[in-house]
Amino acid sequence: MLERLNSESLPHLPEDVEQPAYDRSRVTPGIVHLGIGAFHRAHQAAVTDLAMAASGDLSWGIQGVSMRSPATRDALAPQDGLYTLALRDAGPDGRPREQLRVIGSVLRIVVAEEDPQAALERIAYPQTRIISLTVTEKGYCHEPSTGYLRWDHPDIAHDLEHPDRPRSAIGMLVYGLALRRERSLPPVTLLSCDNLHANGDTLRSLVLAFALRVDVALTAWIDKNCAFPNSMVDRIVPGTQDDDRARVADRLGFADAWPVVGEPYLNWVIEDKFAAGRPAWDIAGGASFVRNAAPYERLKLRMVNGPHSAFAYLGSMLGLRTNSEAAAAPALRRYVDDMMRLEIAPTLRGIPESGLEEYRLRFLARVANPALPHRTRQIAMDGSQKVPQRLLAVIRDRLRRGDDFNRLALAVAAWLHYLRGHDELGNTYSIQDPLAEALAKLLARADVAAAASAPSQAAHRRAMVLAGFRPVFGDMARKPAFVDALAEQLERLRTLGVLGALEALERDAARQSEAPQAVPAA
Ligand code: CS2
Repeated sequence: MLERLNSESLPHLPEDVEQPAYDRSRVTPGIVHLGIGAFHRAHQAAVTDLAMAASGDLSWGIQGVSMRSPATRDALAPQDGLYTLALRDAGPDGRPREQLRVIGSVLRIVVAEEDPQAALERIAYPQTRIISLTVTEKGYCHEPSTGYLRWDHPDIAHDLEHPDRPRSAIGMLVYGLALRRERSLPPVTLLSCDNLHANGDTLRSLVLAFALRVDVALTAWIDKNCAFPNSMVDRIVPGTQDDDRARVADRLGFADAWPVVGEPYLNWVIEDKFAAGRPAWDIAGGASFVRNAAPYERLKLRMVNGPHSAFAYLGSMLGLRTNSEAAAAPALRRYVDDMMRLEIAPTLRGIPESGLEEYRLRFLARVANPALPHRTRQIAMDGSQKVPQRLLAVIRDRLRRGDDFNRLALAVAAWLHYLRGHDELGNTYSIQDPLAEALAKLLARADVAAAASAPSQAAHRRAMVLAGFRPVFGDMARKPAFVDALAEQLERLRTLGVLGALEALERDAARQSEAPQAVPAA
């Protein structure tokens, strides 16, 4: 049995394992982080660790809040908050290589569901200057197509009634800020690090909407005392598996109950509008501060997350377990590449073509990383919360300009097709999505509508019903070009399967390029 990693193990770690280059006993808490999962620990916490070492400013220790699960707290408490970050890729010989670093920026973790008061107190702690979040898209309890707070969300309804034990991140923030106001504490920054469109602005409007129901004066206080910078975050961080734990323990010589595994690539662009200072996140590489994060966020959601989801849905249906397997399937890779080049990149105006080309090639190489198995079904989760900003926003842009979007339509159709719960090999899986129940009913309604239609109308009728699901599609059912494209791609998936649908797209493209070009009138 190996001893557990903790503060006392640091002097005994192998030399090739990096470790906190500062005196951890002098670190004081400055950040409260809601949603202390693998992504935060591989991204913001790792950059904070480097920033504290490089700047010598040790006032930015992180107090983690896990909204529900005690698992991360249970793993890290006996380790004094320490854990290993394993960055993996393939070396020039194609063999996996891994760089290990023990991270020291996380001080302690509380579990909100067990002890909501402790979480509220962390937010209302005088030294807390930044409250950051990675609670995933669904953690904002908003309607994906509009960005509005869902008052019918069970956690939001609960939190309006129970100010002393909020369950949602939004409720937690508002009641925590109310305590700060009561105690006349200084301003604070709320920093969303989730893959949402305009994540800071979105968070701000959700917090203000909830606060308005609680107390008008609190709303005004928040407006005056809180900053909500937008940020773009990027690093591929699959869920940790048991073989990761075993491998890391083997190299450390100590047992780490929950290491995190990610790719070497990291990008973080943050608007430099903080209410009460910030760590030097940019000092040792990792983050950059800008005035406006919108172009970076749009680039990332469209050229990383959209294609990522496309690989995941189509790959899952082919029975492929990981995104790197999906990226290694030639037809699938060609399709995603074409979608990025021909349909997505042209919507990203203002970025030079060569920059987009480099970004695309790097993304394709990142997904292909054979040393980092990222399960297609993990990425496929919560599609109702992801598809709008990853794929539909791009389609809307193309619709506005009258441009075609068949490849994007196939990716959306792939999500809907995935929701049937079985792949082409006959494997079944459950749908993990906060709207799973409503989506199951929607699919059933679409089937009934299609069965009741004349055969020539069935595909269109089905697409019409599906596109009518407003929480995801908003008003897109009213756009005939969208419904037609969705109907066609869905029908191809149903009748030809994934590879058949991809072939059909390639045939369409070949036909188009052979068609005589219209000669402009003189
Ligand atoms: C992925 C993202 O799970 C998902 O939905 O698309 O987590 C993705 O790996 C990251 O955003 C990359 O930065």
